[in-house]
Amino acid sequence: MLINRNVLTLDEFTIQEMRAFPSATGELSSLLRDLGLAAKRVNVEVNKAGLVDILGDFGTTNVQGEEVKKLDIYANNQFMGVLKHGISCAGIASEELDDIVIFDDEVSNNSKYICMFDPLDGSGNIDVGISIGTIFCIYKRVSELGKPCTAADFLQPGNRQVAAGYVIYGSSTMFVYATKRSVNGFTLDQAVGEFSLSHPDIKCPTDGKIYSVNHGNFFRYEENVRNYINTCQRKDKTNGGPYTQRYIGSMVADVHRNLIKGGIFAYPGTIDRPKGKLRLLYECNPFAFITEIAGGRATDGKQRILDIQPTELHQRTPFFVGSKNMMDELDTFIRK
Ligand code: P6P
Repeated sequence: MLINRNVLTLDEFTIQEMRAFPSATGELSSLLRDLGLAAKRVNVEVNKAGLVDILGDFGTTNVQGEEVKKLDIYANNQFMGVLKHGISCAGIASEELDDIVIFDDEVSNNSKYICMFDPLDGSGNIDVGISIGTIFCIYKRVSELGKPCTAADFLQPGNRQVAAGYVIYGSSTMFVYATKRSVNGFTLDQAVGEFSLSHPDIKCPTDGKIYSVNHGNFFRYEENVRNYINTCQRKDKTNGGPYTQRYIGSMVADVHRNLIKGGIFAYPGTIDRPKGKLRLLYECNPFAFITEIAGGRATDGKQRILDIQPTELHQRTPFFVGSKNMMDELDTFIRK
């Protein structure tokens, strides 16, 4: 019997990947499926966001008498809920929560992974219809199995990630995740309600002509960064250009576009905020992992993002990520 294996769903793909490792327990596949379920639920609400006037403003009670939660709180609860009630995660950290959440029940304490996420990054863009996203990463625990997970499980360098990914809620909704083997993208088929493999084995183009930076901060960047940005503006056909400047102000959308088309995204430190704005653990590390597996690079301007030893859960870092050759050229400016 001919079985159509051409269009794999996320669940079928994660199970197929697991079959490639006979020793695999299926916990990672199960965790990724849990994240996919939460993403589908968040997608429904994000798509309704434009109907706030009809459904009731967030923080109020809607016409059905239900409390309307802010979307990022709703998203946080969806991702935390599927992981808490799954079989693969001992605890989580979230951009929305001050501290880690240790699930501390028998099944969770025997689970070998922890997960960190930004449940709805760029949520300020919702009311103007701009793409937003969820960012996540998965680590093996360093704490003792059978006991509750600990803070040490969450302060591992990004090079210890087992998997990382994001969901982009845009013109289409995509679930993209990386393991050390490859990066794969799944587009939500609304008719079936499944994420289907649409972008197998994503590779970040070695070169690109898109640079993404907030020019509003230009005169607050350090001189070497300003010199690089000026060079981007001076590119033409004679020196690998011309470049185009694209900045959506939604990290998932900007980095996703560059991952597919090639380009560089930068959120440098500024005079008033030398560590920049973006969070190391659940924004920069996941995208650094994904981009490196796809053939690109990611630094804080001086070192590889994945080699940074975290000290605090919500610490920030300057962030440069993208096509290898563009990152190499950036190095010639800011590592002087
Ligand atoms: P700015 C959204 O608020 C976010 O955290 C990222 O998604 C985005 O890349 C960045 O901030 C935009 O920040 O300061 O340029 O508006």
